[in-house]
Amino acid sequence: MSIELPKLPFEDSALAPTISTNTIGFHYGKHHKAYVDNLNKLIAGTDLAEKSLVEIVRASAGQSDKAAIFNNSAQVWNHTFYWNSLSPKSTSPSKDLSERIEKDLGGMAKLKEQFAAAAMGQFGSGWAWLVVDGGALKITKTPNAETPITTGAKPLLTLDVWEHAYYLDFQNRRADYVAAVLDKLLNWEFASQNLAQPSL
Ligand code: MN3
Repeated sequence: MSIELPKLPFEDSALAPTISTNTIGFHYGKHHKAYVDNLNKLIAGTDLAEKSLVEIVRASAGQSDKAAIFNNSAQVWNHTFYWNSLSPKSTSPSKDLSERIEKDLGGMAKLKEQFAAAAMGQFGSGWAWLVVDGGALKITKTPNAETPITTGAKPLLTLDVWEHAYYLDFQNRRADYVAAVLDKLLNWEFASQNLAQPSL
């Protein structure tokens, strides 16, 4: 058994101009693929080779002798989740998610403010997240390959803020990338499905 690179949930040009075909070509075709290829080399012949991706992420988290396995497996998981967090067409949160956004975060405008602040406040590479943690919606951020699936939180949406996610389209203007994705591309149907499902 090996870990596979999942198909993109949209055409590689579908998110342009916010995320260009060129960015998708490198980000999905080179970066995401490299994490998959590296992971398969690292687990070949080990007791992790027969495990699921989530099991590999959890088994390697916090283990200094498995740092490369953690980094590559978590990046495979995070990137697949990121592609699903984006949608070329306009989507809306379910009634349940809308109510939780109002109750826990003070509404969609405040959610976007907090999400942007997390994305901008992540120094260097990492991720901003909408999660359910301790029964409430929260905005969080993680450095490098770190992922909420090792902490007991349930991720609903993520935004990749590694420079490779935006540099070809926005250069150093991370704030413009974040604002454009928050306004145009977040997949609220995906977030609603995640809310309705049991934790991983
Ligand atoms: Mn990335």
